[in-house]
Amino acid sequence: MITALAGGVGAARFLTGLVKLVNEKDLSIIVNTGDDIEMFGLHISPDIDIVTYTLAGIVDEEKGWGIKGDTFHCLQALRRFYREVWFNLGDKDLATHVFRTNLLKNGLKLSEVTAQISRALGLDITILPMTDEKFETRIVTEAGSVHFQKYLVKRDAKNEVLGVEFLGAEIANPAPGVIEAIKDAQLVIICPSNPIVSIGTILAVKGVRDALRHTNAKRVAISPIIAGAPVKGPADKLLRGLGLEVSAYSVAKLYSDFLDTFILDSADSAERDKIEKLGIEVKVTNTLMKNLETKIALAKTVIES
Ligand code: FO1
Repeated sequence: MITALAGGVGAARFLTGLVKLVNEKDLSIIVNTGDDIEMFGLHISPDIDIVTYTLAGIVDEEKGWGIKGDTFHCLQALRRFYREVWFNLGDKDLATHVFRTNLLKNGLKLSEVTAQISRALGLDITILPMTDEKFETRIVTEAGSVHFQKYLVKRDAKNEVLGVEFLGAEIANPAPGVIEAIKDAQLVIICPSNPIVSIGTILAVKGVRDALRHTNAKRVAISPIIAGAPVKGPADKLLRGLGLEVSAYSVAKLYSDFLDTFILDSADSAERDKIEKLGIEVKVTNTLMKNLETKIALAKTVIES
């Protein structure tokens, strides 16, 4: 059994390659829910949807989120009623959020709803939210603390980051199956996702870090940093905002209490010795996922490490 810890776009791209090599039934994916947000009374789980849509083959590949070919008529109509419309929800995408919100309102847990959605989209993979409970990532800027989506989408990640807050982290329990998926796996993969707001949130859920330290699984992380910069997203701003260096080494250090192997991009090979000194084995390869072949090649390196 393989378990992956995942954020959004970077993770989903890697997982596209992985599913070509492993049986869907043998794969569990624990997904960040710190980015979840309520919009127009609907519960949006962006990272869960990005992973699910990507693996179901319906994601808008150019953007990395949303559904390909989607239209935005409903959102346009909502502008009549709402002064602030800054989060782009497509018409087909909205169907997912309506379904999710309705089931949550009827008392189902986010993990149960997520399983229903992934099954309805034809997947046999176990997709698990990191928690069923409220967990909200907020970014502290000079203008105050804002929800992560507001920082990323509305403000285009322009504000300087002064800190990161995980609201609910102290009380949020792991969703059913999360700890077992880590303990019972042969391989745990930390996807190439933001180490602070995608993987850091999952690690902040009670018992997750401990399970990673004590599992018998091999624990392998793929660097989300290539040539000293994130491939996508604001990881550089977040690392800097927390007083950390923007480098692959910096990411490896954040995982060094549990990690066995770090997959480092060839462009950062100079950092190899420094990472090995953390007691982590390093594999150097091409980690830039340009097409399906490079995604599969990277997944093969991870599986064989
Ligand atoms: N990202 C954007 O940059 N702009 C958007 O308007 C936007 C809408 C959106 C709607 C549904 C969804 O599942 C994801 C969406 N994303 C959007 C992506 C999302 O903000 C982030 O990429 C993730 O939360 C980070 O992994």
